[in-house]
Amino acid sequence: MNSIDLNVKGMSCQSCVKHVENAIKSITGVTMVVVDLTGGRAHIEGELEEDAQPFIKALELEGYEAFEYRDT
Ligand SMILES: [Cu+2]
Repeated sequence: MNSIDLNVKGMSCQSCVKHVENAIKSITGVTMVVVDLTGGRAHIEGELEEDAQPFIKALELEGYEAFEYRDT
């Protein structure tokens, strides 16, 4: 079990949140996703590859710019 945090740009309402959630859940291994609309963030948990690229690509297809956020 590991986690990935993303900054997601362009979310403006609950329907954006749903789009982002669904795009993230379409990736294999995801068990949980929490989207923070006001903070513009997505927290993802599951049996994930270390690579955030599949998530970034899936969100791009939905029209949201995303990049990995590291809380160090
Ligand atoms: Cu929206």
